[in-house]
Amino acid sequence: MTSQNSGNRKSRLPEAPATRPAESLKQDILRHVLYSLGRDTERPDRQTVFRALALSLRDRLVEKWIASQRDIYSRSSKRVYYLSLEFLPGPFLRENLIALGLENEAREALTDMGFGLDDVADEEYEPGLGNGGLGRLASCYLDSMATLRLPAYGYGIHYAYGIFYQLIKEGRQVERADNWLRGGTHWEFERSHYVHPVRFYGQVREWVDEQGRLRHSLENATTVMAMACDMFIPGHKNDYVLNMRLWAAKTSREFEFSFFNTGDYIGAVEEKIRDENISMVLYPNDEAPEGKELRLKQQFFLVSATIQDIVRRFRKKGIAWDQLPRKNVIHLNETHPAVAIPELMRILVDEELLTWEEAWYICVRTFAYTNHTVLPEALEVWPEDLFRRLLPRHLQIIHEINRRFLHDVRRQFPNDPNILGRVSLVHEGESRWVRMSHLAIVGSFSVNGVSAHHSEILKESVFHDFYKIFPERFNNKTNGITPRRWLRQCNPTLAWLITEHIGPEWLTDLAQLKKLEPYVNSEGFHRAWMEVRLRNKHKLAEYIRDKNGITVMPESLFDVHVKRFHEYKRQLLNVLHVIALYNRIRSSPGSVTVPRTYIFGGKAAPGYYMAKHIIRLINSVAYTINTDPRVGDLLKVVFLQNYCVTLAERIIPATDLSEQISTAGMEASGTGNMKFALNGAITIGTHDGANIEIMEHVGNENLFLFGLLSHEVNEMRSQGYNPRLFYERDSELREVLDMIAGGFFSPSEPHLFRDVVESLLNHGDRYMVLADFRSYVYRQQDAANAFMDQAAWARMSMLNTSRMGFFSSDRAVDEYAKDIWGVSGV
Ligand code: NBG
Repeated sequence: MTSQNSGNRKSRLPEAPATRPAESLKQDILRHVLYSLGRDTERPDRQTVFRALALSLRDRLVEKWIASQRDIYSRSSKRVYYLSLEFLPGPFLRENLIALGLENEAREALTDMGFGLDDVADEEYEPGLGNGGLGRLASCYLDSMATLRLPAYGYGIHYAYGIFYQLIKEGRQVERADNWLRGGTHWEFERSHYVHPVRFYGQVREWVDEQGRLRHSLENATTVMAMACDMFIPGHKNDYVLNMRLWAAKTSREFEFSFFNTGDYIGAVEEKIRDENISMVLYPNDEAPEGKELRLKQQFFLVSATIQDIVRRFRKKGIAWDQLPRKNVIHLNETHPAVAIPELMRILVDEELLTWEEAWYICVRTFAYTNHTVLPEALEVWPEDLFRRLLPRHLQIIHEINRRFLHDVRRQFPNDPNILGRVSLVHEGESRWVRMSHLAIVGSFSVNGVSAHHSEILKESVFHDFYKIFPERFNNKTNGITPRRWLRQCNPTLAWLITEHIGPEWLTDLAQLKKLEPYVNSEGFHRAWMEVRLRNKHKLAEYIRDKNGITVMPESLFDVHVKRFHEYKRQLLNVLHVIALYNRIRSSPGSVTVPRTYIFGGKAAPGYYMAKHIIRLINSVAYTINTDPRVGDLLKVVFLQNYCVTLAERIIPATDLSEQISTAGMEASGTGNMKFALNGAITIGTHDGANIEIMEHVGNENLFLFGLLSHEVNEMRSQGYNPRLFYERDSELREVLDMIAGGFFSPSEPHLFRDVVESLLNHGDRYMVLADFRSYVYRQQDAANAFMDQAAWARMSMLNTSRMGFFSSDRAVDEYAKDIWGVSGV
């Protein structure tokens, strides 16, 4: 029935020609300049042209999206719903042009109008709706879901302000609001008539209905409306387009009117502002939830609106509820959307009147959960009181889930009474907390980590009890990155060189890069490879000169550490080594022979004192070194402000050495590590996260691993780690730390960085910086020696790229589709 319907409807769609030549694209751009943007077509400015081009692409995307939706409907395919509080898509223009196969046409059309594609693309301001790896992973996965033609939907929040804009002022991080919407919303459709009510607060009323059933409903709730904003994610040249639906909060009409009716005009406006605050801003905390009420509201806001969407689509099918898991899977990206579990239970039990057992059977077959962190401070918990106030019915449901779960556990482990306290969904101590990861595990059929190493740690330590209870739920899905953005788009000349040699199939089958290996011994290929890399470095050097006023040598070793600032990522270890090199240059000129350019970038959470302080230390060290005439070109240190996807695209193709130096056992996976290696950078890294798998693929001889293994970290800690011993034994390290503590880099405030050194020497050095210092210095020396032999370096670089096929997000998403979701392409 559906297929016939869709067949009829299809004929009413305006026919889109298979390919639109440059001329028709140009006409569309001009039409949008005039009719959508209201500007004179004679002399539009660059921003106007960018927006008109975006709108012209949106036209093409929406046609393909509608066709793709019809395919999904007509096949009645099982759907994947990917719920994430964060998406970090980066700029869309180039990605969409590449996916639609319109890059050359756009270039031609723009040239005709007197513009360059690169300049026009630079007009785009990216939506920073994520903090870092987790949000960017979600966007890579949507790209792959579209390329694999999966019946999938991304769901998130349309924050009015994304991650803050970072300025560096006098060496310090300063945060500015990120008004990404100021240029308009040329990529999305705002569905102002498509809204769902979301209800918070209030009281639970219990009553008995005519059939004698105990019923629950929420009284005196506050209602906020969720409005859908849709953005389109095209697959690579496959005419398939997915939807990323982001919810924006809107006030509910009734509320406004009730205020207006009592004559309280300002009150009405204040209510409106309060309601719409829900989607106002992304919380800028990476791996350490802030625990604010507004954040829990955001989580429920996303969940409630999304589940209503899912249920609405399911109801249209007119099939029984027990078929829900056969037709849908809901994927929880971290625990942030885990309140979806009690929300689905509430709908099934309170509204659809299923029994608890029936509803639970459905829930546990519908949800799947990915864990992205083992840092104890990042495991999400909520005060029970807050939960009760904001989501009273959900808390009751969580208690009931817990009661039944603990009952089963007691039966399974009669001799281990302590296990109950350890696995309970509610932590009971002086204060009571809801543990979101426990809720997510108990309510899902699949729990996965994001690298082989991380997934083992989940089973062996963090969630060991749960692994004993539900061994079949635990699995690994090593992260991946999309080669479309992270090679083809960000490094077009290298991509072109590759395609010239092995054809374009690698774009959708990254394992094809293996075919480059025979060229590794060809001199011509070597030369071309290194020329491309050098050209990329020249471009970055120009950018650094423009932005920071620092001249760096493109021929120097570009040693890059870009990612969020967090103590476990150990930017501090890196800067200690920079200072050690500086000292060597000062004390014995000639001992350092390989000139280096250190490039740092990354944001610190605004309330994370030590991370911000380390940014300041790096900038102070940079200033001292860059202005010391004894150093000359041997060493330069650059901090590039406002690290984001756009900036990553500039930096990664120009990197020689990629710093992935987290304390072993702390980085769940990393995805930056993959982007660098794919572009031919060599990794210096610890035995952590996906570094280990990168090593297995590219070969131990093609990267520089160092430092303690995670079990050694644990052993050292349990035996009583004494960082002072390392300080006392290692004179080079001692000199570095004494300089920092003594104000060498902060002469006007000599005590400024003393606390950094204190955290290492007197407060336990939680991240084992001193324990790993010496092996890091040795490996850095190996890297410098290797760089001196440019031919050998080129070989390593090519082998890195050619062996990175496994780390495609297409591979990762395909594994999710087969092993967890049970879906295939339409
Ligand atoms: C991050 C991890 C990274 C990992 C990304 C994506 C969180 C909570 N976790 O190691 O720290 O690569 O998730 O999986 O942001």
